[in-house]
Amino acid sequence: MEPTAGQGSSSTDISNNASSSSHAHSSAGSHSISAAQPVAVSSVAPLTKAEMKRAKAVSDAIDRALRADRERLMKERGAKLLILGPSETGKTTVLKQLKLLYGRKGLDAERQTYRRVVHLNAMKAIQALSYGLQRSNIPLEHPENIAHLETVMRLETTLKRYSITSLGFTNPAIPRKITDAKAETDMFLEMVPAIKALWNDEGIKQTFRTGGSLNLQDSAKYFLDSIDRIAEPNYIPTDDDILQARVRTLAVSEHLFNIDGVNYRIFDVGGQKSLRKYWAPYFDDVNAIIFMCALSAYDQPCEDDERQNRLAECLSLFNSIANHKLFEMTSFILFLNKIDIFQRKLESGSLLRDHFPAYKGENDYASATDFIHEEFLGQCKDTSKQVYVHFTHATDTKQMRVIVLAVNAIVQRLNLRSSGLL
Ligand SMILES: Nc1nc2c(ncn2[C@@H]2O[C@H](COP(=O)(O)OP(=O)(O)O)[C@@H](O)[C@H]2O)c(=O)[nH]1
Ligand SMILES: [Mg+2]
Repeated sequence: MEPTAGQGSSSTDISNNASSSSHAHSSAGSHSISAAQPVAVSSVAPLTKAEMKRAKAVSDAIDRALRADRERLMKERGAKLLILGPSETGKTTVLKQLKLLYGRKGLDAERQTYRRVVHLNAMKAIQALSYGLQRSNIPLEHPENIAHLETVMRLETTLKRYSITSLGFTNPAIPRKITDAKAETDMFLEMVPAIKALWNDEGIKQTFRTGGSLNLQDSAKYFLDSIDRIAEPNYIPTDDDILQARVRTLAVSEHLFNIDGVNYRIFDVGGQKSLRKYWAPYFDDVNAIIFMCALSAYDQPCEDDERQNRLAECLSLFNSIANHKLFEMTSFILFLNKIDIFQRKLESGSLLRDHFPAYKGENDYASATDFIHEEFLGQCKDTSKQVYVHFTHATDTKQMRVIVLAVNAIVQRLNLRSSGLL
């Protein structure tokens, strides 16, 4: 079972214990780095000035040796970068952007498989809206659309068998069986007339407008608006379709990139609480972490715990990552993502203070982002810890191009500085 969150302590199950390759600073240790054997400090009498000086020299030497080690590893294997954060914050989207910007084949390798994902996303979206309409007792504008509503409901159990999570093996979008793909396409084509009719029905539109609690994916409108195009027999997903499509990531995956001459090993992880226990084995020798937060989640409950606010849970996860022993020397880059949805929500009158009573400012984008930014920085116990913050729109390739270059510059600069070259 996952620990439930919210009572002061961290809501995550990420162990903060140093693993075998962690470094133990010791004031009385040897000059070599004996990472596996932390040296106990027994304090019989207070240290003299000379002893303290010597101890500091030893500690500094250990630091230098560790940094040189990291530098060598980074050169040999490439900079190791983890993309961490809760579910649906945009981690896999950032990875897709990296593939588009720096991969040899862009997103071509997964284009065909994403056809299924797009169809599944559209079907899930209309189902969530249909349930929302029924739950809220909103009448259909055209009563004859009841037949379409029934089609959508009838296909729900079948759709469950093709749940998007079942696509997520090592490559998040490899289909389990080809026959599944055929069955899904048939089901999708059967559902298309219902999707079209319902999406045009004022009752469903009203459900969409009022539907904060529907657990609708952010891309629901994008795919429902594109239903004619995605139902074409020869439909092939565009890059934007793939960026909008949502597949739940289950396994940790590693990807190699060369960004302006620097080699990177980048790891994408599953963000759900139940999957976080699989992160820890990747925590050694990390050069940089991109931690992702969805700003727009400030008014949403957690997927797996209705009582908890998503943004609050994200802050708590950031707390455990930013203060993790193994990340003392890791560069932190914080992506405050989904700025487009965040801005739209604020402008539509949704109040930040309704969900974060500590917020006393105006409900405008600038003040609200300042507040959340400060909340994140306030999680770092080491107040001198530098966290590089970017306000991102991860589905926007143009913006991500600029941001990725900035991140690359930070990782390079910090690495040079830590190796004493700057
Ligand atoms: N509108 C908008 N949608 C986004 C943004 N970033 C990610 N998304 C969408 O959010 C959903 C979840 O993204 P994903 O990368 O799968 O999240 P992950 O669970 O953290 O890997 C996908 O449908 C993305 O298209 C953003 O900045 N703006
Ligand atoms: Mg993901």
